[in-house]
Amino acid sequence: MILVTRSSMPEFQEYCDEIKKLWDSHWLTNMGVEHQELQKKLEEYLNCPHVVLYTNGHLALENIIAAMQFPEGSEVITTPFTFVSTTHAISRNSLVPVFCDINPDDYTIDVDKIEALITEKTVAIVPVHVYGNMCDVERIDQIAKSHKLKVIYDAAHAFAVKYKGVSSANFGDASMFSFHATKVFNTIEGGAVCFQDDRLEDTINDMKNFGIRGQERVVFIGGNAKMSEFQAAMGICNLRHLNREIGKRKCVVERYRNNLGHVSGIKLCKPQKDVEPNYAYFPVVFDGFRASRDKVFDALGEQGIAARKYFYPITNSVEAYSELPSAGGEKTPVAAYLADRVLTLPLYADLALEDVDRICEIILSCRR
Ligand code: T4K
Repeated sequence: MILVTRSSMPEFQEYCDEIKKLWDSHWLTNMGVEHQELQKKLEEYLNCPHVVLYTNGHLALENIIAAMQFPEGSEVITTPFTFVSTTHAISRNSLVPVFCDINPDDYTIDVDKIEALITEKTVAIVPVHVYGNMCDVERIDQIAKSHKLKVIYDAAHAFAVKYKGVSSANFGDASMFSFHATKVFNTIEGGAVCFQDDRLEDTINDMKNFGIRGQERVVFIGGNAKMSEFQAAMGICNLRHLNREIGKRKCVVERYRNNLGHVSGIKLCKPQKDVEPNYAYFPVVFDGFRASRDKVFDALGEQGIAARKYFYPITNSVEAYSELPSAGGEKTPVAAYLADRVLTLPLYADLALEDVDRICEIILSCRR
């Protein structure tokens, strides 16, 4: 089987060496030495003053939205072409997701359609750097400033991506990364919230650790979303090899581009101007190809290749949101169109180029 991705991992011995000190100290969680070290290293790597580590990306997003203290029932503009986590994080804060369509070039929020969705109830925009493609951060910033809205990026896919030399951690009021096993950089499960504003730091730390400020002091009704020492240790190891891993992913992507870039009916995302990519996903859109996306998906599956339909269904057409006034894929036609046609092909650092060729041959053979 070739799966859509495969977790990056350090050598077994490297991880053992890293966790040896945890065995010796019996200190397994609650912001121990590994947690502190990873946080510091990520603040340096991302050139961001505040990186708060989480046990997963979803809780990081849910908490940073909560930290903004928006009134219940407020509206948040977001896109449906994402993993359900984005929409759930808004809804679970008793806020109302309002779905904006995406642009057909890089599948991020269509900035020309945001303002028409703003009402007196709108408090924020939650755009998604989907597949690691950067949103139009400059236009979003202008719109948010002129309407006094907060911007919280779902940057789950965009770790290590830079725009005009600036890390994706540093746009909007905050950004959330996922460090899930399937991501370019993983801490097994994990995530982080990144922001510039010093005033957010206490709140976001309180939210992930019960509002505890000392053994006899609890100042806030927080939950528990702490990253453990073992997760942080995996992150420290993986960070050492990240640039090499991204370099290998680049080779895989280039091979796919060479094989599929000029095929009629197959549309690939163009490299974005001023963006240093992380090669997180390789989405392919079958539009006018002689076989449908689903036929290609099945043909790959029959040969043991598990591509994925990220992101189908779009979140405004899943059952859980059927009661929402803004639900319905027809209201976001570009997202709906793409969701029916997109396939993300296997991509990970150690994917052999011969396997890439084989995957492409199977795709091309579907035309017959
Ligand atoms: N926002 C966005 C835009 C997101 O995409 C995500 C997560 C989030 C927010 C929330 O972040 P987290 O709370 O997850 O940190 C996967 C991931 O579980 C999820 O993290 C990710 N997005 C989503 C796009 O994909 P599934 O259900 O597709 O995962 P699964 O288990 O089918 O795994 C996919 C493939 O990855 C497997 O076929 C093989 C490989 N794999 C998987 C696991 C679990 C590994 O190589 N190692 C592993 O440990 O959701």
